[in-house]
Amino acid sequence: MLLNKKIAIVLPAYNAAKTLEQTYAEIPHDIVDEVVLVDDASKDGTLEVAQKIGVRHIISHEKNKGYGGNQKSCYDKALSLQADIVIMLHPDYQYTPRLITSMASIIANDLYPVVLASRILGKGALKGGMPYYKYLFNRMLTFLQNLLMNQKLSEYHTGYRAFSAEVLKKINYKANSDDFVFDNQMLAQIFYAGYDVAEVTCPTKYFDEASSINFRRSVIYGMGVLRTSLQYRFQKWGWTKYPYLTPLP
Ligand SMILES: Nc1nc2c(ncn2[C@@H]2O[C@H](COP(=O)(O)OP(=O)(O)O)[C@@H](O)[C@H]2O)c(=O)[nH]1
Ligand SMILES: [Mg+2]
Repeated sequence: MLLNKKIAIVLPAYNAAKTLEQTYAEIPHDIVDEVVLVDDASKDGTLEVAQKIGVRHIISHEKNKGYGGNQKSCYDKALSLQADIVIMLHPDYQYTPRLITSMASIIANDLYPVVLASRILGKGALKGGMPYYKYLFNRMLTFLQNLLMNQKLSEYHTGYRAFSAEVLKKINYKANSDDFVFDNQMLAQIFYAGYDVAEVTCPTKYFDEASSINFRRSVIYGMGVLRTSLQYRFQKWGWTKYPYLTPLP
């Protein structure tokens, strides 16, 4: 709890057996009330590690649904646990769990309903070993997205995000893709619903276990990101209507 708000950490896991324990150990359990891990049919014993270290809520997908499909299960579960603040943390130990308290406090103090941990604010990304082509893609996509969505984020592609329960209930995340573009659709939905987004600087680590998305997957993701931003712009202009972008009543 922080200021009487219940805090849930959700870990969308896929082949995270080697890094899960360390990630879990560094979660600030003094303020975190619930930890949810969704295993997306990993092949490396992620589920066994989760059971061994005692993660309280474990959900196991029978078949691999993808990164977006995994997050849908994460947020459904966190909301069913009546969490007030939900923070997604990758169990690949790419992002430091020690930023959780800071991110949660921005929401708990009612300053912003969404907080992103940015690898681009400051100089964390390249120093942390982000491959140069990913950095370049990130910067170019971010530039275009800021123009199309009339925002000023330093990046839209971080996997470390905190949401108030109100936001998660307002956006139709269940209508999103089950693939990586899910993350981007969520931000488009958040901006479309009129919420403001805060960013905090986050150090990043790139190592083999922390990064499996290859060049081809990155290109597919990039196209999806552009499509999402264009859909946002067209719907803002009233040209088209994409049901997923429209906030829930
Ligand atoms: N649920 C699910 N998650 C995946 C899949 N492939 C990758 N991930 C997760 O997606 C996240 C981002 O992938 P990652 O390889 O770390 O990408 P990068 O860090 O951006 O290079 C990580 O938490 C992975 O565990 C998948 O098929 N299903
Ligand atoms: Mg990673």
